[in-house]
Amino acid sequence: RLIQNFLARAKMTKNAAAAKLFRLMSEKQTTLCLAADFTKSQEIIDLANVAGPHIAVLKIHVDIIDDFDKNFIQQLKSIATKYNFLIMEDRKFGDIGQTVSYQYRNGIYNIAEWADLITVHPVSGKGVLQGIKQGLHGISEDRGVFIVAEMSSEGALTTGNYLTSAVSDSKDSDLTSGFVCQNNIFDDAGLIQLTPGVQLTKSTDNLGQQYNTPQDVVSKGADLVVVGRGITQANDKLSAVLEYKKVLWEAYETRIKQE
Ligand code: UP6
Repeated sequence: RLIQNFLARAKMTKNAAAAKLFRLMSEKQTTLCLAADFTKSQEIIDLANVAGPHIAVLKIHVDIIDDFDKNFIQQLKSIATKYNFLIMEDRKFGDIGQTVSYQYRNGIYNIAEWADLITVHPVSGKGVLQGIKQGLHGISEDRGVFIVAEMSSEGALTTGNYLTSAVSDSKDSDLTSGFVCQNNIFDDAGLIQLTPGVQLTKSTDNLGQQYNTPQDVVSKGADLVVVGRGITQANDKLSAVLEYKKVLWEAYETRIKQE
């Protein structure tokens, strides 16, 4: 998986959103998934306008936005179309299938209607993906799910059998775009490894987050790489975006050249 290029891998996936994402990364030469973790919608919109041409995915936590309304989603969608990136809602759904299906489709956010990609904890078993499927009833756009197999934070319980079963139980679903993980834990080249916990230097925050470098995570299999505060807290956000985009793409190119 590690040395095959994204265009080749686009043909190997069962999930249409993953195929789209592989092609988009290849075309835009970016593996950057920008975590726009702001609590004011305007800050997200402003960053999306600046970063849009240089990112593959804009990842949000819609439930941390103080002034959420439907207009925000419309604006974000139109920026995503203009600059050709996908929108991920990092909801980390983790309940039984029936509840997840409501959380995905209903409430004030109606996530199923606008998020190209979502994240899901496999903790409750296989029903969670069935719940997502149920929540998608009547929606025809391409949708993909990243299964949170292994977390970046210190002391995470996502180890051993949990990790192995997270992969084996979800890898064959046509909803699965890939896995959120820190290491190269699956072989299937049609699946995407999404790795968070990345900054230019190895470090930590004061709430358990652990950061590794772009080169490090790409060599361990990261295809799509989440950067949040490395960009959102930079004084010059555009140059931070460009810097991460460049070093990540170079690391990807180095990796696929290896025999
Ligand atoms: N995230 C992690 N670790 C995981 C899964 N998800 O950090 O194992 C998410 C966080 C945040 C982003 O919810 O949105 O990735 C990381 O942000 P940061 O770069 O600012 O730490």
